[in-house]
Amino acid sequence: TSQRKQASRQRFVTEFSQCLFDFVVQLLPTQEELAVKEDVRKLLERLIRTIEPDSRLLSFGSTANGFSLRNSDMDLCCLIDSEDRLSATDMVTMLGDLLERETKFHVKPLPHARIPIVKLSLDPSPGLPLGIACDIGFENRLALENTRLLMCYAMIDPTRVRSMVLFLKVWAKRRKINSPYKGTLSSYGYVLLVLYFLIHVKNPPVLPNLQQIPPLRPISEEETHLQGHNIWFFDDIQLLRQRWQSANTENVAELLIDFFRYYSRDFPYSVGVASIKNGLLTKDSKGWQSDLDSPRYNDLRERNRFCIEDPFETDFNVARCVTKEGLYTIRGEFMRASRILASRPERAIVALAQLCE
Ligand code: 3AT
Ligand code: MG
Repeated sequence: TSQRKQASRQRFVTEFSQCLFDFVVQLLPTQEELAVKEDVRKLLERLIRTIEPDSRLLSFGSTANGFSLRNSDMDLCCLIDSEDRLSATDMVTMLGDLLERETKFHVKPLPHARIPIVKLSLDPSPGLPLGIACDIGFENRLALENTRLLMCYAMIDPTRVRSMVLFLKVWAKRRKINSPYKGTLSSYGYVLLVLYFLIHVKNPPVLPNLQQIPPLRPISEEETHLQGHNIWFFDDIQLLRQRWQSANTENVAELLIDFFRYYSRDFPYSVGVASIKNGLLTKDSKGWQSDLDSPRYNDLRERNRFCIEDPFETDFNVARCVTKEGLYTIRGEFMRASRILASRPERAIVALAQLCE
């Protein structure tokens, strides 16, 4: 019987892996959507240059890192190359006015936010059935770099890494646990959880740790640091793929089943910090304790329920928005997913539908 069980499990994971792959493919943005987005970027760049001629408008986030789903929002970052540039706050105010006058976008400038941005949206139209949502920020160079890091990880093993990340993003959206404003986790946070799992939890690892591979030539402090943060990582993916191959041969389904099991059972939420750069750290070692009892620390404690270290801004907890209730819900969802997959329904497609219900 154990042989029969083994065979049935193998059948399930093979079928489930194929299902996941087919499911994810149909959620990818169409060429048309990508072209429209690029046109929008160019148009906005032209308009911004009427305010700051030396500016460039670059795409970051999912539209630039290979983890984009159909109709995902556009994250844009404006870099200004001149010395005496306007402040982000002034740029947001001026650009907001300009876009309101010159375009059909709905415009919402947020000049006084922690990171000042202009929020834009376009209503659905025949050419753009779901409209477009877009945020424009300024000088957010670290976000451009973390986008590049995520893109490199996606390129190392496109099939497994992208399928897993894209599935998890859809799953988190469908299960409504993807809103930092409501106490759950951002997409960026979920991507870091997947990478942490593939680099540090899986043995043998599915991905190498790009931030710990020694550089091929000596590089200066100047080249590796941005705003006081070490942003160096090994980015010659072509070379890496010639020299390194993962010894892990599990398919996407096996990895996903294990992912859900790990985050529902094994990750030490109360004391641990997931870091793609440094592996599993403790809240203590980062000064992110959650056991400070004084009411003065209440706010601090609330911020560190769930800890995911940013790959470059290592003093920044990407999951700081996750509340007590949010974490409870997220863990409950990991357990639910784990349960569904452990019960191994007769057909893989049924499991998939149940997961994303
Ligand atoms: P969606 O497809 O929009 O759901 P995304 O990959 O674009 O997913 P987000 O919209 O959550 O991810 O974030 C966009 C980028 O903004 C990703 C990252 O470069 C940056 N970013 C987001 N949240 C943080 C954060 N907490 N710390 C640092 N950078 C962040
Ligand atoms: Mg985004």
